[in-house]
Amino acid sequence: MTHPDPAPSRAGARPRVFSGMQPTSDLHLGNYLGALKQWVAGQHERENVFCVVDLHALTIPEAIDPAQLRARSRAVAAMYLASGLDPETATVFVQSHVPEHTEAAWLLNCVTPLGWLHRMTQFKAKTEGRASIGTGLLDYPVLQAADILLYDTDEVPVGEDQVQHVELTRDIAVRFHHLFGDVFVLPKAVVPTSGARVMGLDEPTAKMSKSIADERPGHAVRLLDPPNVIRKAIMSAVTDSERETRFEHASPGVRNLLTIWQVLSGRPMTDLEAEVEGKGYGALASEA
Ligand code: ATP
Ligand code: LTN
Repeated sequence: MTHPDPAPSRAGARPRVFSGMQPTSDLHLGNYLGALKQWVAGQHERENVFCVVDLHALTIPEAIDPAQLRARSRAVAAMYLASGLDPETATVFVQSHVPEHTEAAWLLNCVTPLGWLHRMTQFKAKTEGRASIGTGLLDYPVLQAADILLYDTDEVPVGEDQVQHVELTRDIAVRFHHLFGDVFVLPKAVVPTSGARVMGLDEPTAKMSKSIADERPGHAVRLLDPPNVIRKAIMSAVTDSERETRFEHASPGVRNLLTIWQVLSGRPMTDLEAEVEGKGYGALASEA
């Protein structure tokens, strides 16, 4: 793994991309369709910096085993490469190996109003029902802002759930500029048109997520699952009692399967709808 220069010069005209994933567990289809697939698709037109954000994974300390975190950080970096990132083009590194991330987070902390952090929907979701909440969980988006701003990032390719954090990053940068003068590039989130929010197969009203996948086998398709496990998860995906397979009218579970199929096949939705019309979910699930 190479270490990026945390303050690179912007001699090149290509837009710079920064993004990252937490090594909390094995990556799943949502991580791939929402983020990784875009990273790979744009890599030759952009300058790429991709991080394994192990410090973010510490924000839920109950879920952390230090040895496992180290192993998972390497595994996530390997998944980046296995998904098609070219190490000749993309810089791939582990966040905790570059101390400037935490240093910059401190400076940004000092200009970030607490109220902005309390409004983050991910913070609300991750603290729900939790007896003890670490300060790191509240501060999580400031470390993320540091990740992004350190590299003069133009674009942040992420799934839909991270858009709010990228917008907060811009707000923090603007506030910093207001106080101390312009230093940062203002980044924008880049979200795929389809697959930006893949839902849980067993609960299509909730986002597919690594932490839930650890507890519920039918929740996600993990990128390292063998074909028979993937087939079983897709075939037992929750749909509904209607037989509607037209995307506009379908239930959340059916929409989710259609979306997955559409993004992976690259075919227009109307083609897919026509193919399974009247055949019910069995046909849809086996195609997906
Ligand atoms: P955790 O459950 O540990 O919070 P996660 O599955 O939500 O993990 P992250 O590491 O938080 O995954 O996210 C990595 C990237 O994958 C982010 O860009 C995020 O927006 C994207 N992503 C995560 N889940 C999905 C999903 N279900 N659909 C689309 N994109 C997703
Ligand atoms: N919060 C992100 C992970 C993350 C990130 C980043 C994404 C940390 N730092 C910088 C993009 C840019 C998540 O996916 N949960």
